[in-house]
Amino acid sequence: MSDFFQGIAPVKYEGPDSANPLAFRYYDRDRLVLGKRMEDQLRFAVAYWHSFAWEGGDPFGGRTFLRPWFDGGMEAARLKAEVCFEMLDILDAPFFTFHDRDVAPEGQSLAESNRNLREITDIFGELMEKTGKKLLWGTANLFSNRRYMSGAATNPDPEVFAYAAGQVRAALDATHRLGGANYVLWGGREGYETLLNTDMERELEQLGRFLSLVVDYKHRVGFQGTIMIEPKPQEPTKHQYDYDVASVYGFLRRFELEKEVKVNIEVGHAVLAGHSFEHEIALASALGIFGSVDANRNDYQSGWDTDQFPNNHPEMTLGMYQILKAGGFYDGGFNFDSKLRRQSLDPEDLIAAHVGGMDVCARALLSAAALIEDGSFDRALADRYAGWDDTEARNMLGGDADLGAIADWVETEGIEPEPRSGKQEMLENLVNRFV
Ligand code: XLS
Ligand code: NI
Ligand code: NI
Repeated sequence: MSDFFQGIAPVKYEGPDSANPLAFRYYDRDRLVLGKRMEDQLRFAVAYWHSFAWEGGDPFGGRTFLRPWFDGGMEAARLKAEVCFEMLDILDAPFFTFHDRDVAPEGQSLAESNRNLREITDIFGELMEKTGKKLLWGTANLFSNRRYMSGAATNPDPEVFAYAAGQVRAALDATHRLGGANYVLWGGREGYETLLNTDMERELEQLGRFLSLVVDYKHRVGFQGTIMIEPKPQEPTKHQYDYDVASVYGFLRRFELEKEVKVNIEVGHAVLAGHSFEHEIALASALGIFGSVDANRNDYQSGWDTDQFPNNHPEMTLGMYQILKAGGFYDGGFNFDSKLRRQSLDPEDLIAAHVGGMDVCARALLSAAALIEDGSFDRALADRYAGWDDTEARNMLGGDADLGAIADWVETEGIEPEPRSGKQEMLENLVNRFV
């Protein structure tokens, strides 16, 4: 045991009336919600990078956190792993997520970096065995090192493409070894700063080829998890190719990968793209590519991916409702790709932040489940689209009616559509009954 958390006790469920800041008021992992344990509905994951690798820097200043594993080599990496698993235990969170470079230092060569990663993977294997914790997903950091400044798969230099392939193979191998439920590719710097130096047609081809290579490799090694892309519209590049769910779907279709790859939707990225979180989930579900969620939100004023812990229950309820309507998670889960504010120095802050985030998601789950059980939304939708059950209507969509026949139908029957209320305020009020 490290002494990092200074004896903070495991967090327990104490019910909605508890005033204990380090207790769950809603997250009661064995409680059944829509027939599934809360733990299985939510599948919470702690993100290694923000909680253990990030140093508290911003564009105006560097490190604010003083963690005993900063600045060290492999020994520090081992301590970091131990502390991560201690936090999973304190939180009773079942999963974690990591980038290759969060967990082990980059070496002088790819071979050395990969050796470091394998060594920590072994340690993870032992810790997972001991604690029963699981890996929600692994990923490769293809954006921090200066070699990736012009992209990884979309780099003008083929050697960078190859280097990225080397990193992804090692990260996917590590994820596979640890029985990861998914493998994520976030676009990092796959995009551009200016079209003046960018051959977009070529870069998109490169990105499609890279993704196909990853999917082929997954099948070759027998990795059973889901490959996911995490859309984001900008930051760090001015324009990211994986802009949003709609763009990613078009891209997947173009490279015939829409049955192979799903999306990991991040709340803050959805907002940066000018959408809502629930929009991105609903669209992904409609297109059959909904995979998983990064639960972190943005500050609405800053226009940045500020990666804050979720703390708005009514907002989260709308996303959760769409997740449940999508059938809930299969391989996916709720990853806290969230970081503390840089003044939140204490180990206790890390725990409190996760407790709050988990509780908001749990409470949103209860509200969304209540909305589903009430059934008013389903009835309102069924009623709104009921006209499409008629024979003529169905014929327009799938039958042999051509445009002329449809037009004639209007004229011969003298059809005059009757506008009906969309009932938006009624439905919004209904949500407020359950949050
Ligand atoms: C960055 C992304 C990143 C991915 C993992 O904005 O959210 O953290 O989740 O590479
Ligand atoms: Ni993000
Ligand atoms: Ni993310």
